[in-house]
Amino acid sequence: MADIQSLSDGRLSASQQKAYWDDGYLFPLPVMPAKEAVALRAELEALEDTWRDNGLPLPLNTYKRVNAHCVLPLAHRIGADPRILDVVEGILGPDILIYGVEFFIKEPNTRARVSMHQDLTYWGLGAIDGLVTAWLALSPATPASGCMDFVQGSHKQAILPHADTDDPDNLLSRGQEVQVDVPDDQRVPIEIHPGQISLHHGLTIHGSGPNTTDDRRIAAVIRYCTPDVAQQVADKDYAILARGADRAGNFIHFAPPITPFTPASLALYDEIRTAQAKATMAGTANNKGLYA
Ligand SMILES: O=C(O)CCC(=O)C(=O)O
Repeated sequence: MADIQSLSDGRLSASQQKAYWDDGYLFPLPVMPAKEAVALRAELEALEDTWRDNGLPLPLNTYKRVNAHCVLPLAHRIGADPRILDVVEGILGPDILIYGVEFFIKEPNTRARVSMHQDLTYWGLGAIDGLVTAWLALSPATPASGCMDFVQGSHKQAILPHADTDDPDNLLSRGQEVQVDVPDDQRVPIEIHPGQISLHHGLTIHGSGPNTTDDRRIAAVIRYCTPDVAQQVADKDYAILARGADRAGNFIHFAPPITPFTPASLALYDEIRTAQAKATMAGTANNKGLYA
């Protein structure tokens, strides 16, 4: 297990920033007490209980899995947490947008996995440095529970060819898999525990295996970008300003939700989903439906 990275006044040191840019990731970074992350998990699970069979237009899983910050105040609250933003500022600088928040969940003793991929492949944002993912553990993420594996230094490559797969156990929207061989000894297991985050660059090759434990593996995954990032494939794209200012105007800003699943936020969710599908589903023959 990697040593916990200590933060100075909640912020990254110059050597931690260098490690991120050298390796394409950094972990484990403590951003909140474990008991607070456990409480966030309880809040999420209460929402699941309330909304699982509550007549939402799309399956609850879809809303949790992508753009949860549009419909769930909890997701936005986590994305806007100043302790996470203080860390992210060390990578992206003072102006930070929330591009997405996702709850990535693997149920106990299931085969769900994530094929090795680079996040930026189908997001239409180009091969950029200005996007970082903060992956907050709400339950233990270990090799046994299906923690992520990263390939060190892989973010220094371009966007590599990916192929769609139709593996029903693959949690990615189109089952995309990078078309390079990643030997086991190049996979760095990113073990982190509740209250800790890992950071990864949008081009870092990563994936994760099945959860073989009796507990759920739950993460809140936040995609942050700088305002100069721009959508290049879809006609428009959306973000929430989390810190600083947006002087570039490349994204449509929207207000975070105040209560879960209001009619207005559900309509906005559909608008964003439809717009982003032009990039995320470009050229796919996959008929699972976006984010299914
Ligand atoms: O949570 C996982 O296992 C994979 C998450 C992932 O691919 C990501 O955060 O980019």
